[in-house]
Amino acid sequence: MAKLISGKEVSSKVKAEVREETAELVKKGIKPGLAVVIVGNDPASRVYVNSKKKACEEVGFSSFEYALPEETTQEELLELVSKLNNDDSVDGILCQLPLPEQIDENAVINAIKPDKDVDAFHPFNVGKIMIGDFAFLPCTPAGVMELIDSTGVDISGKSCVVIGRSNIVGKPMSMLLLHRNGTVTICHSRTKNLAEICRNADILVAAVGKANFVTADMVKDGAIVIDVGMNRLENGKLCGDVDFENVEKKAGYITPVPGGVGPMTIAMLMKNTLTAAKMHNNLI
Ligand code: L34
Repeated sequence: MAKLISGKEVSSKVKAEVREETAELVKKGIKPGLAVVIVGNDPASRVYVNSKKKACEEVGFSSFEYALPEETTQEELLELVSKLNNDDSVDGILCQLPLPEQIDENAVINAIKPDKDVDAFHPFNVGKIMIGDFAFLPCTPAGVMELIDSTGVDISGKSCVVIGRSNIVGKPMSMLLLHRNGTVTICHSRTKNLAEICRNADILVAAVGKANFVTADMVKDGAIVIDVGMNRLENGKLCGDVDFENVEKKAGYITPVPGGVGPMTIAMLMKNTLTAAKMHNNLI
């Protein structure tokens, strides 16, 4: 039976560290600020944005929410981003994805000043991640690394398989594992013999977006299985990419959904916002 990796516990530790450092900054008259922009009425995005605001309160940041209507134009959104870029009380800017279809996500990401890009989605920060200079951590992949590290297992030399190649998760995830000397394989929808490749993984990260995609026959005995999936079933239940009930019997460690990677994404966002505030005050 696998040991459960608790994202709740690990994220609380990360947030406690951020809270301590923030208290020191506040003594110097510096209060980190995060602006969160949400466009439209996606219920999942609403939940995530609310959690981000709550986390800001927990760690002692200012948070500014901008909730724009579904029909917002790209020009209007870019205007807001420009205003936030020039606002000194804002250290971090986050535009919650997905954006409505009339808005080009890349145009918005490119408009955020790289030193306020706490998602690390801007090409400048993506490039830095590629060369191993981690000013801003890609939130979800960095959260996964914390979860893996919480097991005490050394990544170096291990066979790591990432399923999914998105710019937000799969690609940066692979890079972080590679920087820690994992032997990384990236699988995707065109991969042949996917099950066989996964069965070889000491560390398996699933970021597919399909409920129960990873079944027990795809998992090596004792493997670390990290579930990045966030699928809403018809009955409203939240479910990851991993067939938890059966994989749990075979894996060495496994993350639950909810309570696994999700809370870590938010904790790492807090860490990045703190970094941004320190950068803006010449403390790093
Ligand atoms: N710009 N867009 C931007 N940055 C991000 O980092 C995100 N992401 C993803 C979607 N769009 C984004 C998030 O914030 C996914 N994501 C995210 C964040 C938190 C949680 C899930 C996804 C989370 O807290 N999940 C809870 C369950 C929440 C529920 O009940 O629906 C969990 O325990 O997993």
